[in-house]
Amino acid sequence: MEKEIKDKEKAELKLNIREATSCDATAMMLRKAERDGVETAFHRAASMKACPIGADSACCKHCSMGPCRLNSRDPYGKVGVCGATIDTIQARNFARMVASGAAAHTDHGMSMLDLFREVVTGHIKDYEIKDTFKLEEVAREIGIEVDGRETKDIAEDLYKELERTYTQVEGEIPFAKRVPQKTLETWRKHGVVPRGAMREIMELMHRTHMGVDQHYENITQQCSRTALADGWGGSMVATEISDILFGTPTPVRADVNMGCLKEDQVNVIIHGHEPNLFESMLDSVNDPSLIQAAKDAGAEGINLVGMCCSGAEMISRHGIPHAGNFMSTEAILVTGAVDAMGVDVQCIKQGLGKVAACYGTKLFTTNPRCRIEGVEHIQFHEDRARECTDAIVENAIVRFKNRSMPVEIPNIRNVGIHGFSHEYINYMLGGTFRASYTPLNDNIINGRIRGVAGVVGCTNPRVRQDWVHVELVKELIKNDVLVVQTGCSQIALAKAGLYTPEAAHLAGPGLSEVCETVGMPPVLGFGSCVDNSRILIACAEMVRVGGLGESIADLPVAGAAPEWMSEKAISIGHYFVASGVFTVFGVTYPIIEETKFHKLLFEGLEGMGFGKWGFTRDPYEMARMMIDHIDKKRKALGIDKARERVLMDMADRQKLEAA
Ligand code: XCC
Repeated sequence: MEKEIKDKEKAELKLNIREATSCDATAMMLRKAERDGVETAFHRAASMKACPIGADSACCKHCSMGPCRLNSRDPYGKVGVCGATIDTIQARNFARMVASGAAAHTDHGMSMLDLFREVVTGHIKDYEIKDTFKLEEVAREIGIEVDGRETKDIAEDLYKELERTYTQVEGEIPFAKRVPQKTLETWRKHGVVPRGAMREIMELMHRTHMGVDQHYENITQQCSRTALADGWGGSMVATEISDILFGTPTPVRADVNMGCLKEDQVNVIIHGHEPNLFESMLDSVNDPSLIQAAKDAGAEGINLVGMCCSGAEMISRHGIPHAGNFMSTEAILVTGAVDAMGVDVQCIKQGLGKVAACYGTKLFTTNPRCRIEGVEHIQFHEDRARECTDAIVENAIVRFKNRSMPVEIPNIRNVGIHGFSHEYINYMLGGTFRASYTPLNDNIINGRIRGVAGVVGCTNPRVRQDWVHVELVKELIKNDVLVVQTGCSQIALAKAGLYTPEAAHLAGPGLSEVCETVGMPPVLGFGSCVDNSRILIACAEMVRVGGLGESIADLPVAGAAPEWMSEKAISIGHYFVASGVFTVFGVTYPIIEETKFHKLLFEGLEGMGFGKWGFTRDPYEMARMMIDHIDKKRKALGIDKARERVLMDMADRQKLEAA
């Protein structure tokens, strides 16, 4: 009897692959994984219900008088042992997600800045400053004298200035200078201008300790300050320094999907978030002696492929093919084609170790921050970067030679144009002679482009992989909303074929006209999660150019992370909200509706001059919410008429044709 129940449970919990993913390649590999008896995060999610108390954030485990469990159906029915109310508990839990997410991005940014310092001082010779133009631009923007000075001197000053992003204890972070004046005034009024990322994260952790901040509004204030230290601080430094060191992206044709793997080549994957490891790997795979070694082992060559966010950066900068997003990482190993995979930090599932072992893939951790039990570690040192990446390639070659299992690669590759940046929008729409955001603003004002939406973030096994991203974006572009993207969402849409200029036919009449004129896709990929900072800068530029209000909160823009899963996503969501953007999340929202804290995030913040949060699982509803918001902003700006006129003209024409 017991066995029967267990079998029944098993059958109920069996993964429905078609429901789990809309990515054909991933579905094929999940089927293969099942045949091979290999378990993935999809299977684990299907067999493990999310904890309902945690999902509602109705549990407090910040001290050992608890953990205290409140009732999400009667949130004000009781309080924790210390007396903490549901609002305090939820605000604390939310704040700790922001602190952790912001810490991840800012620590990544600090690593980039450490590397920059060592390059500038000449201690590290494996890297160099590739984009001196950008170096000067960024330096100038934050008040560093540039004209007539040596690159090294400017770079030294830039380092010192940007270090303040992290270490400063009083004052405003350097990139506060990029924030539109009225937005900055709102921040100052509410005391949320970040001083330095370390201080903000430390203070937020302190305030959320037992017995400290017990007012959800006050906790939210420090949440905003910390999240802004991420978006306009740590993440922005990561993006800008990476561009200076490795080059600012410009449009490049590149392939995504598992078909990028090649059966007759040594396949090497880099997965994680920091471009320094990947850049060094790019040198390694192009080393003639390693290529020869691969050929000696019987391979046609060495094939370097990206994954997740470092992959999204490398597709943007160099057109390196991308195998898939977060929920495909295990499935990609199931191909049996991956000879070695090097990982650095963030979004590296511990489960990869087991899957790699099943298929004989050599998996290596490389960063001292991220070790995985049972996985071999080859430390990456930036002053001798090639040691680590050459060793990974050598291991890959050995594995290729000894491949013992059949290789099965889904024959799916999607070509598209990647590598947009906020700088490139200048040239794209304005041309070299009148490079500026004016044409973008003009097209928004005249209604051809209704507004701009940032659709970003993870994939999550609790919803059908990629499906919410794809349906949402299709709906937005159909309604003339230009979409900008980063991270795993960008890869989802690239797999769906929306990164080609031809995809313009899926856009509404106004947006498709702009796309056709310029030859651009209706969806623009900006890179990795830290590159969401490019979207912030683009917003600031739209305000600066004029005609669309005085603050970011005035712009006809909206954001979404429809399949989010990480704490980083919460930090990103909150810095967009604090910057003035209406931001909608899907999957689940870790706060009980109808509580005071929920009302503050979903309504109250907007009244204070910030943006606000929104939530829905349904992509069409999400699009409607975002478009309604964009239309509300257009109306407030008095540009809704321009749009109406376009529509009336069409209707008139139809009437004439019918007559
Ligand atoms: Fe991770 Fe950055 Fe999320 Fe993808 S989107 S799952 S955080 S890799 Ni940035």
